Amino acid sequence: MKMIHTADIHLGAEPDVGYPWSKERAEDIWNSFRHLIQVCKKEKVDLLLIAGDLFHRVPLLREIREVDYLFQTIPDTQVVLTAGNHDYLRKGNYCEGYSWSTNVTGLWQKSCQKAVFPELDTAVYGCSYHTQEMKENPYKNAHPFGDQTYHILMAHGGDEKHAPFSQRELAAAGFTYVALGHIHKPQIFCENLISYAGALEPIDCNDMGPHGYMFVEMKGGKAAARFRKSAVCEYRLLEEKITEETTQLSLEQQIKEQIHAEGENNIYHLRLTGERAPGMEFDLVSLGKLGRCVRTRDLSHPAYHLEELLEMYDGTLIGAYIRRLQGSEGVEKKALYYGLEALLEAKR
Ligand SMILES: [Mn+2]
Repeated sequence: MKMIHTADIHLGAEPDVGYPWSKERAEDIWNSFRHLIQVCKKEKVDLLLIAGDLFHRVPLLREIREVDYLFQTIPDTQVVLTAGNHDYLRKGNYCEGYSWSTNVTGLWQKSCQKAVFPELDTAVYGCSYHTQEMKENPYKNAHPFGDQTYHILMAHGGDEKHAPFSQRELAAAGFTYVALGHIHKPQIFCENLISYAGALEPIDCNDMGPHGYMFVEMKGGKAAARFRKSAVCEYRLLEEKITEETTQLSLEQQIKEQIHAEGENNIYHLRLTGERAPGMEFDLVSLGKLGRCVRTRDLSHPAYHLEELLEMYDGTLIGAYIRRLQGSEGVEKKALYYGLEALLEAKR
């Protein structure tokens, strides 16, 4: 039996609002979901589990109809849905009352319920959010029962305000596989047993690294699960090492080449480190426009030769200042450089 475990699709989200690529990202999310449906069809996936937050917020009827249309195109795949904390079942959420395509099962109850798929020899357990937060853990007493070979739990949350379950509890409950949702970073807690599929596409600029879904094969009573990368883009850290020789134009060239090598479609957190020539100031706004950059930070510091400066300014306020902070690390070192820059600037 082949299964895809996904969660946190967040249809309707518009990442990086205010940036030129924001609309495109919103479309990417829909396209990525559509692509996942095609994968189900092409690879004859038996079971598609969506462990909460299929929608970014309580969905419009129109959005439900679009999603259901896609599910209709994979009649040989059983789809199981639960509502997460973003698309929770408040009044006016049509998910629960909607007459979904016959291959779709919604586990809409507040407490864990079981759905059986006899032709797959499988039972799926799960429940839905009816409020934005759920401080009680509804999966606490969930355990497999009945004579199916495969027992799968779908669970959304895992932090203090969202079904605070523990990995150990889940591992001990006896399920064949536990499909988690809510945390956007893909994480395998327990090899072939418990994992967060992560968001299908990164939703927020802090969703760093690769995204995709879990592909799970059930065989001989066991699950074999692996992460498959499928997202259109990634948020990445782009660290540029600055030296005394670095100029604005050389740095621009360096950044362009790196973005070209890593992918123009990715979105970058640009960070300058190292030592810049004293007096050098980089135009961060221009640097940020060389690619899709969400955050640009200059963490470099001026390349002061402290010994030389000390000789030059010994007996003055600047000299005393250098002596006081020399050999410092971390925040203190940073303070030394800021202070020194100000003092030298005043001197000039
Ligand atoms: Mn969530």
